[in-house]
Amino acid sequence: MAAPGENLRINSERLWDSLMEMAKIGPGIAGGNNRQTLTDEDGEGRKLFETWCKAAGLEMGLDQMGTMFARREGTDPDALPVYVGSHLDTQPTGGKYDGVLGVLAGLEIVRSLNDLDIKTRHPIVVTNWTNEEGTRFAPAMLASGVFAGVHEQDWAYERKDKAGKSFGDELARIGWKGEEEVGARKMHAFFELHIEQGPILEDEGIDIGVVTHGQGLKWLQVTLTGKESHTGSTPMPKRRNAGLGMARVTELVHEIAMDYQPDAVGAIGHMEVYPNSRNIIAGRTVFTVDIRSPEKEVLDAMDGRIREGIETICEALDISFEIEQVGHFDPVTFDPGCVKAVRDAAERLGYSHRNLVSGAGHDACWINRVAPTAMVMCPCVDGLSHNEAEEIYPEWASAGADVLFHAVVETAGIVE
Ligand code: HGY
Ligand code: MN
Ligand code: MN
Repeated sequence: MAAPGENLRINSERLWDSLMEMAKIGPGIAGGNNRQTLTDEDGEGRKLFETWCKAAGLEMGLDQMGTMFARREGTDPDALPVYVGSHLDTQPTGGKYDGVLGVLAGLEIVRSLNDLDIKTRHPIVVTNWTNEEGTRFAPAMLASGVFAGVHEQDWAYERKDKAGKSFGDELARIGWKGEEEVGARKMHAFFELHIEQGPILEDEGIDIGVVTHGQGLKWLQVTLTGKESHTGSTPMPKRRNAGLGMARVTELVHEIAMDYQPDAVGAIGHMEVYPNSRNIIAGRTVFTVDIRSPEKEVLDAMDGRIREGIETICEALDISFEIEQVGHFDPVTFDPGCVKAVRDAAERLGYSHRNLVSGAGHDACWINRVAPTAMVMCPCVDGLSHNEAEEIYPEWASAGADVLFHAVVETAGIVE
C-alpha cells in the first residue's frame, strides 16, 4: 500500500508553460530575461504571479520589502507554514530559470494539491523574495537578509542604483511596498528549488543536487582615484592611472583565488571607468570584487590578501583607494532534517542524486538563520547561468519540482 503522497507528481506541462509565460515579461536581447528588481518589468512579473496565485485560491501577503507570500491554508490553524519559493527578479542579461523555477515550482505544488484535493496539516506559503540578484541594488539577497535580521530595513531602503534611485522609492513607485512587518512571519521550514548554475550535475549525469551547504561570499566595492590627464601628452612616469590600478587588482583577485583551488573563486564583474573617454587617462574607477569559498578561513584570508594587495598597487601608481564591503555571508550549513527530506524524496522518486555545495548565493542562505531550510538543485545546460543562453530541459525542471513537492508535503503532513 503506497504511503500517503507516494505517487505525487507535479503537472510538468503546466509548470513549463508557466515558465515560458513568465519569460515573456522583461525579455532580454538574446533569448533570456532582463527583469531587474523594482523595474516596471519586475512589477509586471509580480502581477502575473499574483494573478496565478489568486486563481489557485491563495491569499497574498506582502511585506515592507515587497516580498510576496501566497498562502494555502492547512487543516491546523496553529501550525506554522512550510514556505517554498525563490525569486522572480533577474540579472540584466539573465536566464529564464534562475530563481523563477523555484517560485513557479512552489506554485505548481499548490496547483497539484488543489487538483488532487489534498489537504496538509501545515499551511504552505509560496514566496517571491525581492531583490535576490543584488545587481541593481547591492547586496544580493537583500529582502531575505532583512527578513533574517541581517540587514536593517532603513539601510536597505537607502541602497542606490547607478542612476541614484533608492530601493525604497523604487519599491513604492512600482506599487509593491506592503504593510506587513518584515520578518514577523514564523516558518516551520523553508525549501528552495534552484538550477545549479554550475556544471557538476550535468557532467556527472545526475538528476538532483541535495544541497548540504552554501559557500560564503564577500563583495568588496573598490574606488580607485588617480588623475585625469591627456593620454597623448602626459609622460608615462607622470601618470596616475586608476584604470591601470583596476587592471592590476583584477589580476590580483584571480591569482589569489587560484592559490586556494579547487574550491575558492574570485572575479570582478562590475567595472566603471570615469570619465571613460578614449583620450583621457582614467581618473577614477569603481568596481566590485566577488570572492567566495566554502571555508570561512579561506574567505577571510583572501579578503585580507586582496586588501593588502590593493594598498601595494596604489602606492606604486600614486593613486588612492577606498574599500566598502557591500555584501557578505559566511558559508552555510543547511538543516539536516530538511536535507534528509530532500534526499529521501529523490530516493523515493528514483532520481539519481548527490550532495552539493551551492556555488551561488540564494535566499535560502539567509532564511536558514531563522527556519530549518534546505535546497533542491537541478542541472542546467553546460552549467551556464547569469547568461541569456541559460537553458534546462523540461524533464530536469519536473524532476526538481517533484522532489521539492515530496519534501514540502512530507514536511507539511498530508491529512487523510
Ligand atoms: O550572486 C549570487 O550568487 C546570486 O546569484 N545572487
Ligand atoms: Mn538565483
Ligand atoms: Mn542569479
